[in-house]
Amino acid sequence: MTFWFKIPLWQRVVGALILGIAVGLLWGEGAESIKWIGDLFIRAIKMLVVPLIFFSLVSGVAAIGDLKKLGNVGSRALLLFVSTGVISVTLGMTMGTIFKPGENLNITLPEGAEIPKPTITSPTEMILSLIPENPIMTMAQGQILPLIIFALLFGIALLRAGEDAAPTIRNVDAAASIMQQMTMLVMELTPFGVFALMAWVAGTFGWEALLPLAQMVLLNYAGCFIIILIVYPIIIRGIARLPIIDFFRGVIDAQAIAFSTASSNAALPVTLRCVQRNLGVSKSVSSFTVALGATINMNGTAMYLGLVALFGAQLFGVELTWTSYFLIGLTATLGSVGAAGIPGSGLIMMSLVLSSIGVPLETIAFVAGINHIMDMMRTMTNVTGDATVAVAVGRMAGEIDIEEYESDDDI
Ligand code: DAS
Repeated sequence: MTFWFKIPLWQRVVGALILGIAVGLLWGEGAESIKWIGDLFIRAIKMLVVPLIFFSLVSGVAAIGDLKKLGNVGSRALLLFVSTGVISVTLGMTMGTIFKPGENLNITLPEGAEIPKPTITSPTEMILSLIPENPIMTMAQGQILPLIIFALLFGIALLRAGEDAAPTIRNVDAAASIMQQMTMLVMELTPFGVFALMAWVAGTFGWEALLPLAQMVLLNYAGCFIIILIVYPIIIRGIARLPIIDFFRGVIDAQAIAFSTASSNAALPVTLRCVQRNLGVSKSVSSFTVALGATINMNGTAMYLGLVALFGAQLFGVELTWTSYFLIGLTATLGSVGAAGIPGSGLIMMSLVLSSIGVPLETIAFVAGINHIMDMMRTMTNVTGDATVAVAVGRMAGEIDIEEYESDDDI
């Protein structure tokens, strides 16, 4: 039994993916009889969404610290976090619209399968729906958008409450860590869920089901490379007015850890060290921007959530209106804020985006097997973004040692 856990999770998932496809292609339509195992995995993911989003968001907002002290550094960092997040989601939606990865496969769900209805169909309805009449009911019904608004307001109120709220902030941080641990427990189910779901996919749709998966991996990597090689250099050159090559030389260690662990949290100590010692950003600016960034600044994930929303809509033939695109942008940006810096958090946040536009969560089944290989690149993009914002804010605040930044001596 311990042998099983000695194998890295991502290798178990890839093995389950390959085995599931092989079994599905051999078993054919009969593979549908084990789809329930995959549905169990999807239900476990749905189980996490409400508490994970609430506690991660409140903890993320509370991590900003005293709103008054937020000042220049904090507001500039938040502005860059939000703007790079919106750019990333838009990039993901644009790529999904242009390349249509889910187009050449029409999925009809099995009889009686739950087809979520679009939660919102008009802008006014969307604005009204943002304010929960009863937050507990909102959580019970899994209405994610009003839950996010309530969590953001709760976090801001915590900050305004000052010292009185200190015990609550500690408890919220603890709850956010507990939810991350629960996510990691649920992620242990991934090999079984992926095996069953990929067997169903391959058995029901045949080889042609695999082409969209290959397209999704390529588009995920292409989108991340665009963000890393175009968006971030524009900030480093345009806002920080610093040489780009020195930045990438200084941050490569953090990128390597992020790529290999698929976890922003795991890379955090190395990201901090790279930003402080290789790129010369002061401790105060770097610890704030990098730590907060690892929690709420995930541009690779935001791009991916925009892309996979289009993928799922195309896969199941769900019509998207302009309100849908706005909802994808909003929920993908907020989903990337709520995503934890651990492997697979982007997969969990997919249910947030998909349910807001009425796309079946079975979409998760299609990408769960290839999620880790995409997660590695998303996490590297997320971490590179944290370092980019730290350098830009450090430069604007006059808290960066340019000689250190341009020096060749690595750590
Ligand atoms: N693995 C997440 C991170 O640590 C990113 C993701 O799941 O998309 O940043």
